[in-house]
Amino acid sequence: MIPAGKKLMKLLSIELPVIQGGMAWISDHSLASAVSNAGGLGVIAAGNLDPEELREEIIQTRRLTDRPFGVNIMLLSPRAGELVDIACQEKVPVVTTGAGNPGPFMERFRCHGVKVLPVVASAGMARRMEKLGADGVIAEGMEAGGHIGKVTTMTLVPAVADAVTVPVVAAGGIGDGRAMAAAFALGASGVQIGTRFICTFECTAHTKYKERILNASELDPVVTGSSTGHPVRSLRNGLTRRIEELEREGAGFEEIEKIAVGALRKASREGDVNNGSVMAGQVCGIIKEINTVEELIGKLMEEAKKTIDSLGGKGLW
Ligand code: TUI
Repeated sequence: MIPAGKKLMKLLSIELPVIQGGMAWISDHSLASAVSNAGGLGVIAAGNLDPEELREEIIQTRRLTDRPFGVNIMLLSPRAGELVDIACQEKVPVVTTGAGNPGPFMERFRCHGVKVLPVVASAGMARRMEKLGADGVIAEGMEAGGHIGKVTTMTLVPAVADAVTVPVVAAGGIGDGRAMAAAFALGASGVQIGTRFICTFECTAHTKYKERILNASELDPVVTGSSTGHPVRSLRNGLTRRIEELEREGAGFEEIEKIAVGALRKASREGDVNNGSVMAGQVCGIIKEINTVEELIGKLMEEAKKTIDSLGGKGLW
């Protein structure tokens, strides 16, 4: 039998079963190339970019690594179709999608030889994606930062693993080797890690954003926007309090959107972590230091192996 992790590594031609989450305004060529150079799959987030800016990020990434990398397309973006075209023209090896159904783009990806791993928030969606030709699926639990679904990683990953035959990548709440080992126990072939990669030297997010994550407990990320149908997890601050107040007053999507637009840039690029959106997952409770990407991935793999070995099946009960 092929070991679980090898299925994903073979599919993506990578050395380690680790994918970096595509985080808008955060995952640029610097972080993506570092992750790919360390043996994982680095991912450029297209979420905040114009099509030509995305092309430039792809070119920059290729200057810094000769290994496979990916582009994340956030499907709520009004320019998603144009961004898909750039990813196809540039023949990026892998696309991950989020926050929607990539069905309308699947044929375009297939024609250009782009492998697709959609984020799914239910087993039903995973099944639909497999039928549409997805090469793998990312089962992202609601512990994650940013835009989230309704199901936890602990319950979503096994449900998705039972539903499809393509490799399943676990995401949401994974920040160390223990969680990585747990993801394999749940039936995953690999992990996608977002928040933990923000606390690396190669990540170009503002230092204040990284410091907020380092100082946060697992209780600090809160969910706002549920009333609008677009729940987002970010660290409790002036912005989340203002949104909560608006939601209590019954404000609609447009009104909330007005103060949310630009908020992620404000926090991640300008360092305004009180009025900006500091999107981060619940895993920030265990993040205590900034590392190089290579150091972090080395620690993750070593700890995952140690955890799996120590669970070896003897003497636990
Ligand atoms: O997409 C994400 N995380 C994100 S996107 C983002 S940018 C943003 N900014 C402001 C407001 C909203 C977004 C920040 N973080 N993760 C992937 C993800 N996809 N999580 C959940 C889903 C998802 C949920 C439901 C995917 C598909 C789905 O159903 C789709 C359908 O139409 O059936």
